[in-house]
Amino acid sequence: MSTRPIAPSEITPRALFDERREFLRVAAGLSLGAVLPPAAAVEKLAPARKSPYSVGESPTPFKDISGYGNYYEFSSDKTGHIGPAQAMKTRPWAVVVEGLVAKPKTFAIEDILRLAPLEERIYRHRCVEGWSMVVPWVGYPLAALLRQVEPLGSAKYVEFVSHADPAVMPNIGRRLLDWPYLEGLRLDEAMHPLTLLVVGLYGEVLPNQNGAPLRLAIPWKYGFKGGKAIVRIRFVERQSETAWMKAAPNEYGFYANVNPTVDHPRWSQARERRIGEFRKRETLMFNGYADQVAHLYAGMDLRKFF
Ligand SMILES: Nc1nc2c(c(=O)[nH]1)N[C@H]1C(S)=C(S)[C@@H](COP(=O)(O)O)O[C@H]1N2
Ligand SMILES: [Mo]
Repeated sequence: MSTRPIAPSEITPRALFDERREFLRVAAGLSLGAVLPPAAAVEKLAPARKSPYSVGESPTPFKDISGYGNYYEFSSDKTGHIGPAQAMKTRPWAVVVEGLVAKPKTFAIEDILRLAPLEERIYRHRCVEGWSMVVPWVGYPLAALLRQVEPLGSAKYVEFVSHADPAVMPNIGRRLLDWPYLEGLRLDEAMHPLTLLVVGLYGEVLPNQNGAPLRLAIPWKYGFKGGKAIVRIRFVERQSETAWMKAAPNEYGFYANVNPTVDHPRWSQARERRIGEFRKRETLMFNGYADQVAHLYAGMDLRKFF
């Protein structure tokens, strides 16, 4: 066999590949009785119920939420990740939940989707860069998943590891960030009822560019705390050094609570541009969720623990 590089014209487009696979499956079934598994399809989400945790603001249009964002594994451009992200397969998918727990377990995505009733949660979403959106996520509290594995008393923090596949993610292997993308929360933050395990957007399966098949939304924190395409959740004793802390420790802290009074070293955080609006708005303390989360940080110096 020769090892010459494959010309682009020789790469089978996905649709053709699936067609050929279906043909092979049918042919095999008819003649030899052999079984090829059907191409794994992504099923529709169960209906989501409304949530009292939703904000009363109008959601940002779907085309803006799915058409603008950050996904550094694919691109460092706000729209450059969208095309390449479509090549990522989200089935089969499993999430390992391990570390300081009594019952470590690997969950298939199908089980995760059925673990708790789905809710629509309309949340404010504030990127550390100064843009914001209002997003109708679909999911359920992360706590419902975390409780399944029975965290030990020694578990104080939770780490979230994103998928890293150099075959589909052009920036894995480039030293943009330390891969895989790693984020973390203190245990009480991870168990907080606002912390959402997200599987959908606008009632439908999450688009790949927004973190399919599952990502987190922690609405009182800057957007980078919500890792996309999570494959591993680990209970640990100590605060993790997250991907952004490693990249620029003076710019991105572990807590990353939205705070208009603590500026990023290179820009103010006092105001934000809501996607679709012209005039900037004031950024709210804890992104407007202070009543629900301020107690988590009572007595802490939020300049030091930024
Ligand atoms: N794995 C991974 N997760 C990630 C990122 C990323 O680059 N890789 N970007 C973060 C940042 S900076 C933001 S603002 C949000 C953007 O989410 P959205 O594209 O759904 O708006 O995802 C966060 N999660
Ligand atoms: Mo961000």
